[in-house]
Amino acid sequence: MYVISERINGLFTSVGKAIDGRDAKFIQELAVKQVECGAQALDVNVGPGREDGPAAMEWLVRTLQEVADVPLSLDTSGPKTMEAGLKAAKNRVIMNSTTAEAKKMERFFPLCREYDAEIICLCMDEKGVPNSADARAEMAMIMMTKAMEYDIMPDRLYLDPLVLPVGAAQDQSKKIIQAVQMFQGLNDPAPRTVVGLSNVSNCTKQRSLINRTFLAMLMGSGLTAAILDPEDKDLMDVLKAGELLMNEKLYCDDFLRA
Ligand code: THG
Repeated sequence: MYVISERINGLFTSVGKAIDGRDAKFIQELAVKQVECGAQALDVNVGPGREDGPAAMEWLVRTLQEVADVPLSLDTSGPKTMEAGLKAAKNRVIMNSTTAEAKKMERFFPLCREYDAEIICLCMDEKGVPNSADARAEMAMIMMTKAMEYDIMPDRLYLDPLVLPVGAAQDQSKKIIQAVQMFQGLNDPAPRTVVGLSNVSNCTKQRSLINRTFLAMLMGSGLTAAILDPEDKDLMDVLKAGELLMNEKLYCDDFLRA
């Protein structure tokens, strides 16, 4: 399982404040902690409702790169903020994300090609979020096909079914599992898949329990990457046990350490 930390996100009050005050020490300590806890990449989100999006993204990328050598997942829907991050990044980045909206793909796939990036394809379009696994697979196929028109091969993509809060749409979690399974049949070799795991427990009690239960189910369905909180020890234990059971790790060193 490829672990992308969700914590470098202006949505968290403390992180939002650190971005406002350009508090490099806070951000860098947080980033180092994520990597220590098992993050293999960092999702970088400047947070909602910000006027200085591009400047904030550029600062975040530069600040993170001083202490962490892992790939960054630039999490923004704004093309200007995305490009500012791409320009500042030294290593290959993951663009998070395009949707199946024509305007979005026409803006983001050329950036992906220009900067030799990877890109997450998020299942939603002008009409909103698809309601079934089939509709998600169809949308994923549209994005995969469009990417190829820009010479971006499927191995540079992550397909994201878009996890919804179980408290708001209880029937969706099972459809997400089915979508992850269907995505793997859309190409050979199977395309990579990713989810924003914590979405599922938004506004529920026992968030950690719901997150790790869903992670186990998704891992059993072949999920390859997840944006999650690596500081959640119980969650990371499930992840390591899952890697053992899915025969992903030889000799299970991580499992024994955990
Ligand atoms: N797919 C992709 N990218 C994504 C998501 C996705 N990026 C954003 C999000 N979903 C994944 N990241 C988070 C980050 C934080 C939370 C959930 C998902 C979260 N935050 C607390 C909350 O909202 O309750 C914040 C609490 C606080 O303020 O401290 O849950 O699906 N491609």
